[in-house]
Amino acid sequence: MKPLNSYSKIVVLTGAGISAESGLLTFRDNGGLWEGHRVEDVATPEAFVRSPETVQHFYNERRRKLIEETGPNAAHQALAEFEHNFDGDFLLVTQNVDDLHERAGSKNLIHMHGELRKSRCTHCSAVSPCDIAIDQFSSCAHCGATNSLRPHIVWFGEIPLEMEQIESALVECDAFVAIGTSGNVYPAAGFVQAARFAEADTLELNLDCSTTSHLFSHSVQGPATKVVPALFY
Ligand code: BJW
Repeated sequence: MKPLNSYSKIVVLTGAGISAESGLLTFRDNGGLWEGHRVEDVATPEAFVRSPETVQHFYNERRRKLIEETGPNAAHQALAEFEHNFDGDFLLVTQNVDDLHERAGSKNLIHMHGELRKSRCTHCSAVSPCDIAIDQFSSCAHCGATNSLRPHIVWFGEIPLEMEQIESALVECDAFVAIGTSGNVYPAAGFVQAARFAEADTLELNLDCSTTSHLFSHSVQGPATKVVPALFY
């Protein structure tokens, strides 16, 4: 693969693996359990209807930990610095709901699965900044409704955000790089095929092989804090 700064339109997809060395758990590396929960038990609209307290508590705790205990690592920083110095088009699409890419300085960034530090009103759909715990007494800053706020997160069965912009970038890119994602969750797992269709070079950076490793033209294995700065400079 050519040096990344010799391409003109790069799309990077990140997953939980890029934030692992910042101390955030990945989803599928712990015997399928994620902070003691099955993903399906907390990340579906059905789970929220069945047990809103469990789901709110789960996201409240993750939000608190993100704000109080976590910061960007060398991989987040390398991507931000690369984007800053890059002459071509650079789009960073993250499946992560943490804000470590923006804290590192990334600019052209899409959170396709939502953002932990935002809430969404189920009454008026307003999305608002949220750095505190949400419960049934919380009220929407926009319409004033109470017991209407949910985490601004894309759960299974819901439509990921900004798909049109992502698809447009994928059909035009000449390099696609996936970092720290297991390739289990669609539509993100299909981005490599869209990039190949556009005849882009495709590169996977991961600690281990993923479900979609065989679809990439190049792959490098190792921890994100080592392999990302080595390739994005
Ligand atoms: C390291 C490392 C280190 C570790 N360094 N690497 C049947 C077939 C196909 C699809 C479907 C199907 N049935 C249902 C679907 C669709 C469904 C889906 O994909 N289900 C699968 C389970 C099969 N998808 C959806 O429902 C999505 N919506 C949708 O499809 O709408 C239709 C539509 C699409 C497009 C246009 C129009 C309509 C929504 C998916 C929502 C996902 N939500 C979650 C939770 C919310 C976020 C949160 O609470 O945080 O998002 S699930 C969870 O998985 C989370 C993640 O973003 C996502 C991906 O996980 P990720 O990032 O890959 O993490 P892991 O843990 O799986 O992998 C970590 C990797 O890092 C590993 O590979 C490690 O090796 C590596 N690693 N340390 C480098 N230091």
